[in-house]
Amino acid sequence: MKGRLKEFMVVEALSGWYAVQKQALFTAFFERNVYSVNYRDLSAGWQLKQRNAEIALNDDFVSADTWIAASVPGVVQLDLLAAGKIPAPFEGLNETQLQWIGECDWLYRTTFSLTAEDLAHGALQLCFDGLDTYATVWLNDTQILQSDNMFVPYRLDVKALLQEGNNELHILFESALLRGKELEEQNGGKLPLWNGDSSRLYVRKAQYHYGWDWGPIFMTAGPWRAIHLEAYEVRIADVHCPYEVAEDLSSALLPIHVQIENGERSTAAELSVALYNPAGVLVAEQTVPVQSERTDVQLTLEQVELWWPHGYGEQPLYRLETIVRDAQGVLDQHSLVLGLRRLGLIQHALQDEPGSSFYFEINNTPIFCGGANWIPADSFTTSIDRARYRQWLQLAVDGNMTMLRVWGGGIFEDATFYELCDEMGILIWQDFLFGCGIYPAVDWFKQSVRTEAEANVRLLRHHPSIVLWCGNNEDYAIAGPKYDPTVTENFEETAFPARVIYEQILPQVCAQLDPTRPYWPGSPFGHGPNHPQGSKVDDTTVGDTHVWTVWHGGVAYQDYYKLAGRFVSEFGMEAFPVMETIKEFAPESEWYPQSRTLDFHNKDAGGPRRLAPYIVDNVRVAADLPGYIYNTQFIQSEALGSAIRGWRRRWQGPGREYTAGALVWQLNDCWPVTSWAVVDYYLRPKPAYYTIKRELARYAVGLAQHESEPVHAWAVNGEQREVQFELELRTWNLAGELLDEQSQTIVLPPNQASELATLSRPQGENWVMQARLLKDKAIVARATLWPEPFKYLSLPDPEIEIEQIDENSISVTAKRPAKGVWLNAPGNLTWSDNMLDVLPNDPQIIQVKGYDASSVEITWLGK
Ligand code: BMA
Repeated sequence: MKGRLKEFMVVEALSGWYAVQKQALFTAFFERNVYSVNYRDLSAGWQLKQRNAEIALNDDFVSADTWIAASVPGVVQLDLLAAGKIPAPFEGLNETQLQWIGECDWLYRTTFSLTAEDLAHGALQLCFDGLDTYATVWLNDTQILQSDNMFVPYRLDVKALLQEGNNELHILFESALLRGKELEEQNGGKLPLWNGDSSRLYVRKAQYHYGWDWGPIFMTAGPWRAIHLEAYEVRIADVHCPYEVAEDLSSALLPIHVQIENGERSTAAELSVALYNPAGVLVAEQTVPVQSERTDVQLTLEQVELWWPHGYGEQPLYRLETIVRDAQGVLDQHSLVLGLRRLGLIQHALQDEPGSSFYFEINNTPIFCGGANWIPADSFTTSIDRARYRQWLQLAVDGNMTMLRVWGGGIFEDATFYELCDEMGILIWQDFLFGCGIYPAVDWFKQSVRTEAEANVRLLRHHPSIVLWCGNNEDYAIAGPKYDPTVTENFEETAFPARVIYEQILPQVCAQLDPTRPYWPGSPFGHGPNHPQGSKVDDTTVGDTHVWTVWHGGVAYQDYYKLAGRFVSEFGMEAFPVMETIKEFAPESEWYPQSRTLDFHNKDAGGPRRLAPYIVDNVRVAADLPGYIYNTQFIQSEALGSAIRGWRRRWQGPGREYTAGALVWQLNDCWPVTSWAVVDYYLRPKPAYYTIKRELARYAVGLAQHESEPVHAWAVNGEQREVQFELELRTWNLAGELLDEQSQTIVLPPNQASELATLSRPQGENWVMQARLLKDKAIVARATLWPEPFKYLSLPDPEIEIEQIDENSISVTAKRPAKGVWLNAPGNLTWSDNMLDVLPNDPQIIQVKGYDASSVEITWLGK
């Protein structure tokens, strides 16, 4: 701790230029990787207006009319909304009225002032962390930048252009939609894609801005990330630590590469690196003379506190402090947060099944990656702050999700997102930003992609949470027959030119800048003879797969168990959000299942129609909106629950890791909508969220009966040691009479599923089976098996009762078997469990804060 405080004082001394409150600086210092060079945030005083094409650009920039206050970081739509110029974008059908914004050009301007002292620094650089997307920037009337890639941060030397007193910054953002269409025309025309306008393939802008099958079209423009000015003599430009934890996990080697800018000033300087352990104690340090471009140092740790995903261990974080100093004192310092873990992506031969495994290993422990896909949490990402990211990620952790896949049609999330994942122990599968298209591979495009990849790999590579770089989302799948694996070069001459990006450029960038992390060409990817979904890369015996035969293909969700791959990185089922969310965007006159507004807030082509067969096949159709919402949510809950149950069952221990991942499409939404999300835009979980949570819990038990087979019971022990349980199996009739009961003591091997029992299926349809797993007399997992389809069952009133046990818990009981008991209350009640199957003599205890019986609405199947 002492060491930390000392460094903190240094930062403070250097930052006089920027009057930061101690507390703010302290927070920044400990939560982020900060530079101690003089840093001035340039977020203040910005204005924006729509470009008036009738007058010259210069005149437009100085014109007095119609400027509104602009946020930086920000996008045009949010400022127009704040200024009262446009209606709420997510409400009703407003999206259609707001498309003009994306077809206009926009001007931003601000003024900042500098003193002679400021200008005396050796280097002054203007930094743009992200400009969305076609931006031209002028500083004091000199053009300093033309940018065409929102994912590329820029750092420009501007010392010669700055002046004492006022300085002016002007930015023109040109319509990405119109520029993209021009590029499309100039570069060979429309290319195949799913979702959005085809011109998006030529534009390095978040692809979902063009509209997706869950997202509206909002073509944003603006400085979506910070703008700041840095003044320094010598700057630590980059610190990279591709550490290696020894195979026996006892020690670690930390090679450290430090890049220093303005090295000529630092020839007499020395560089110190100091590693602080998670308790803040200095555990290793070294001081060496600064080399001109790159200085290399190496530290060794004889004992390592390992970083683990949550549920497997702690998330200790080390800090690597780098300081450059000369005789006069500290020139710059840099701080990097590190989590030390040993990572592997294991693809080995399997016993009794063809192909190979595809699982992640952390610290030599194989990890079953249950979790979800992550899309940008808003159409306007600048509105997502640290607190909101934390809420989202906490939901993932509380939902027992080990991995999130940051999907390629979105963005490299803000640093905050990855910092929180490091802190909370969430594994991240990170796609590069390409989705569902045949992308061009003309020279300027390739160059832009390389720059973008290099910049973002540098920014993100120190995060222990990130365990994979992946080339794209579904671009191999859309290529279909255009993808010929026997062709291995000159991809630009083929009908699938972007293979040069996924198979050459990106792996090269990763190998060079981040050699300790695996790279995977695409999601899905994997060659083999088995491709039931008709794509050459969706083989179920190797690599990862997306299972969309259910939903897009209309196959029954009960078949999920047959569709397993080695790692299912996408599968999903749509459901309505809760009524409270619908009320946020739809007027009361639209509160019926197929209203224009509700159809509009389902962006999957034919989405509302695709829900219908799943409802018709499984449950009794409801015409009222609450009943319809419940039906869609029930189906989603059943579908996702059965998928994960069946696939985690295939995680069978060493040499039998038949399925090692199940990532639900999708965790979140970017606006209020009926989609595959299991938590809606307002962070309100759908019932499926709780079902998934149970299926991914440390201990889980399963019951299944497929076709003419008997009933099988199995259980998963997610602990890293053998555990003894009591397994109870009961059969009831639907009137609540116990028909059969048995129990046995079982010992489950660690970190795998084990088959436990085979039972015969009761006759007829008047039964339900229940399995319970008890550990030290406490119930730790439950499963039920019902005759299906549910629509044919005659379910008597279960007589559900809820009793408040204490301030934080309730108990839910039923006299007769109840399916899908959903407790819904307005406000932000968080339930430890919900969407329950409740059987007689089996009270279920739920943790809930702020429970108020009068406001809770209870629904169940057949109510
Ligand atoms: C997946 C995703 C998205 C899409 C989803 C649902 O394949 O990669 O492109 O939103 O399917 O169709």
